[in-house]
Amino acid sequence: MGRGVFITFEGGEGAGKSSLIEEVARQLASDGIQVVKTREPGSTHLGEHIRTLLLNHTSQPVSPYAELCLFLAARAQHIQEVIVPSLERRKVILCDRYNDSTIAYQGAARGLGMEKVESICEFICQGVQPHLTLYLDIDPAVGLFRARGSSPEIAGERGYDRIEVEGLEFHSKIRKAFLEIHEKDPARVHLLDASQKKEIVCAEAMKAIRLLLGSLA
Ligand code: T5A
Repeated sequence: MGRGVFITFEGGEGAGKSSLIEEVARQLASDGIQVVKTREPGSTHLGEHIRTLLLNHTSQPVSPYAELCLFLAARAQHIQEVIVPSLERRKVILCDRYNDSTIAYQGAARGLGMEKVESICEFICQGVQPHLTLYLDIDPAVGLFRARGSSPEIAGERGYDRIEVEGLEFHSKIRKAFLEIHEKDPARVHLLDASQKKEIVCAEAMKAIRLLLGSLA
């Protein structure tokens, strides 16, 4: 590998990204591969502050445009502080969410337009794009139940974050958008059926990752 490898994990709420990243990182590390686990929004000082601002359920209403700018501000900092330096140090980066989340959540579900948001993301990222994206596809009702142990309709009473409390219609738009992104670029975006057992999802993810690492070796 000339430089590092950038892998993103995408999906709706409760799809299993965080659990999968932990297991993939463990397996790659046991093969002697140097891994960086990171997430969006977050993973930098600025990004973690933005995460708190964005996901705090009790905060004042946020305009969809302001929300987009904040996710992108976190991303710009993340690219400069974490992703580019890790690529230069030839690490394998496992990143929980990236541009596809912005296109699906802000572009589709918040209604700002998928193409418009995609082009803004391209401007912000200055060519830093994932080699591979693992999209964990799950029925939003199942994902929300897994993540919260309840339906989204009663989530607000339990203090869930500002995006989690949105209803099923909102989360269904997100799934539809992710599927469109996968259909548009199947070479980069690898779909995993996240309704399967964790071990099976992980085995399929590792197969795709090993194929990628082999092709870049
Ligand atoms: N967002 C983010 C935007 O709107 N725009 C953007 O540009 C970006 C970057 C981030 C929020 O911000 C939004 C999207 C999000 O709403 P977050 O807390 O990072 O917030 O939210 P999520 O990434 O959705 O985190 P979750 O924890 O909800 O989901 P995960 O990480 O996909 O799921 P995970 O691994 O925590 O698993 C959830 C539960 O399911 C179980 C796990 O054990 C756990 O209990 N599980 C399974 N159960 C059965 N079978 C399997 N295969 C399972 N896999 C996991």
